[in-house]
Amino acid sequence: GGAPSASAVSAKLPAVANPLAEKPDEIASNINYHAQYSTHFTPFKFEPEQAYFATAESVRDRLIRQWNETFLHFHEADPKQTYYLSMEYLQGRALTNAVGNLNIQEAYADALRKFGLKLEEIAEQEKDAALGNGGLGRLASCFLDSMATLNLPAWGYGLRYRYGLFKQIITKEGQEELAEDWLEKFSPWEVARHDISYPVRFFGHVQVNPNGSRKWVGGEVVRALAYDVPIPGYQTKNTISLRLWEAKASAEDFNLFSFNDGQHESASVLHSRAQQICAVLYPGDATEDGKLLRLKQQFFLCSASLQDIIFRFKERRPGKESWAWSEFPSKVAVQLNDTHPTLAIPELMRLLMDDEGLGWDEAWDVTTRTIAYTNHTVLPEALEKWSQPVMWKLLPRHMEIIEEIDKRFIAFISATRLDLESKLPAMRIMDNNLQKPVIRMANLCVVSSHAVNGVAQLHSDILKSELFADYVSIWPEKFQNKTNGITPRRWLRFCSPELSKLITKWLKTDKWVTNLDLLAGLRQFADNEELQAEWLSAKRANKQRLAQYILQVTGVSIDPDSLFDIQVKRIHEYKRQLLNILGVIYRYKKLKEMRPEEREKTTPRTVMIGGKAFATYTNAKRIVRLVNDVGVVVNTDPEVNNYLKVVFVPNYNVSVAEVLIPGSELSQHISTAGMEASGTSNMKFALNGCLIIGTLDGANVEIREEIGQENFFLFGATAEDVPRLRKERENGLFKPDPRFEDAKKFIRSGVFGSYDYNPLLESLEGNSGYGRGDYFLVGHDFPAYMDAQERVDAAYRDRKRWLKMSILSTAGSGKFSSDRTIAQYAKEIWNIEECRVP
Ligand code: 4GP
Repeated sequence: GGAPSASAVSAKLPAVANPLAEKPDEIASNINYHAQYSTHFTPFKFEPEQAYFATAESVRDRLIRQWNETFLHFHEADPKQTYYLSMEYLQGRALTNAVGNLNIQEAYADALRKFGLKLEEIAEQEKDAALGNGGLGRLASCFLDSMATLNLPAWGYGLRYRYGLFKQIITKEGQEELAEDWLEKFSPWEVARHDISYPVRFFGHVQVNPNGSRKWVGGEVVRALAYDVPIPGYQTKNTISLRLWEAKASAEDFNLFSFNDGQHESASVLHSRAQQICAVLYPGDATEDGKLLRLKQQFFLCSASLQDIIFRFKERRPGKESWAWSEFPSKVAVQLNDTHPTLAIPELMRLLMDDEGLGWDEAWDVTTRTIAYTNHTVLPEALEKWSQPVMWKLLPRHMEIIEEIDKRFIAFISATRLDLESKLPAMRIMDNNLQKPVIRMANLCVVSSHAVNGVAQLHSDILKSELFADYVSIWPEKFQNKTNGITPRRWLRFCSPELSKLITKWLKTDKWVTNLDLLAGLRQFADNEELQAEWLSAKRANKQRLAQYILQVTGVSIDPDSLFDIQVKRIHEYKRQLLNILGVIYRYKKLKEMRPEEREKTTPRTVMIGGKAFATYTNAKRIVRLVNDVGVVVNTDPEVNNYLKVVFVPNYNVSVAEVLIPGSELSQHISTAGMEASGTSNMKFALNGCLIIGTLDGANVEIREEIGQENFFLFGATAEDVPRLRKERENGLFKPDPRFEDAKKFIRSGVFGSYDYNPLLESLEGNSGYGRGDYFLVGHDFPAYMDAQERVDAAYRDRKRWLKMSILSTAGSGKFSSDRTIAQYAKEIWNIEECRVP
């Protein structure tokens, strides 16, 4: 007996490819067609993995049609177009998103059922495309979704890393990193454009021509080959592109003669050097070679993308004698996602002057009107500075151009702003200090862009009053705020179908998916018992799914009746996972001291912490280990483990977030005020009816405003307080709360194993120095944090009140749609308009 195997069924269905198929039968034939003719596997195998690839390919056929139409339409309409340059994209999986955006989810689910397969299970086969680190990369991916959905003529450019962000394994020793092989089999979502490639030069020298013009020659030339990934909009034909560049050496670079002569390595040295460029995301930069490789990556992205942009600009006006380069900024907007693609500035100048023959002033005018820059962090270590000697070696012509920009900036200040002359050394692009002469990439961006923006109101204010204050006095109109957003498709509609259905039912429309402000309509029902009951059961289903996932990946069984408390993000001291785990440790200690009847009265909690630590960031890795060590002890302590569980969720990524966030009830966004530029997971959690415990930092400030302060568990120092508190600390004026001391003492007593946590704990002690003397103010905020946690426990015990707060969180999340953010960029920075495919 039993069901027939998927392979047996597949052999019986016709195999016909019709990309327009609507009916489940026809779709099943499409899938079968790909299983048989897009041969990646042995024939007649149709296990879930093969089914995934065949399904994805059949969806891709449909995307390709829309994609081609979109290109043709853009080509003919020739609108102004935005190009988003980013070293990172955290795309995650594409299948569920694609069938959801195309509104063919049901048809595909039905089709797969004919093979005895479930769409959700097939979708699980897909590997995450994790071509990024964290917030900045995921933001870029949310932006692409919104650009497509808003029918904007906009496009992403990035690199096709062979290995994306590492895979995190958790052992007794903490985090281990493995290469994440997202292209191990192949990606059904990318299309190589063998006709689109550009030469990218490195090293060499500048040749001065008799007429005085300059040209960069010699060195090594690598080709950039385009791979396009389709980005479908939600229920629109518009399908845009994420173009990822891959580095390729050419056949001439392969020395056949020496290879045949037995010199196998040296014959292919240029090939392997080219392959290194896109081998990994953020290669280690501790060595000089490592730094050089990172700089190569950045330039590779900038040069290939700009050559492509210029090619398209020319292609769209063939034979037109009348166009001028001054028109370029009315056709092209380039957005730099942080300083990583800053080299786009000198590269555009070079292409315009040395290849197209423009003079400096004209090229500068075109460049500055084209380029805009987004800052994503004020952390000093993240503000890029490139060594001048390395730059002279790798990019000699660009260095000449950067020097000239710097020189002209100095002249401009001297001519117009004598009052700023004393500030000039810090404002300049070149830092010529003798020990370590560098280029300050953020300064280059500010001087050369027509718009500079931060990513939440508080962050933009800090940029204006601190980091870029002196420039603000020169160009006040340049500085803007664009509060981040998230796509409601991936982060609610698709990751929580249960809650989405409910919302649509109560709002009597599903228009909220593209007009998220409509969620405010839920406010009037926040007290409604019927809605509350349905809300509870939807959240409950999501919690159960999450509990199952945790069991599967960690072996820890968690209780869906406990409060699900989550903190997931990159591990960093400023994000203060340490504050969280110290709070947990204190809670554990108290629970141990209680009598059983007292414990009965507490609010049971499951604390989940997840995130990756940069491989060389020692304290971050210690934090991962501590969370894990605490979990091992707490979860196996029979006195306590009905009231507290602690889980380190391994390998946090986009797909894991899609399971965690819908099942969350409380999430922690507890950075030292002034340090988290925005945060975007805070928006995803709030959208999913999860309450926030947090500081007045980044977008928390605006979330709290939108959902109401009574629905937000606020604590801690404000950004304004922080400098004073650090000073006080340096002067020995800090008096730690006894609870804080108890928690640290408890760790030192060895309860959580024999690992030496002293170096980690010492970072919270002493009086001074960056990273010492509790720079991140964990000790200062600890008592306020514990008090806020008590308010959380009390609120959770009142189910009606909690549900109301949860509904109000979702209802107040309308502002945080990336559709709103992108509409603002389009209007206020890019000056582009909708270009909808008819
Ligand atoms: C991040 C910021 O840390 C985060 O607050 C913000 O939400 C996100 O960018 C998107 O704007 N920065 C990075 C980075 O990821 O690498 O600097």
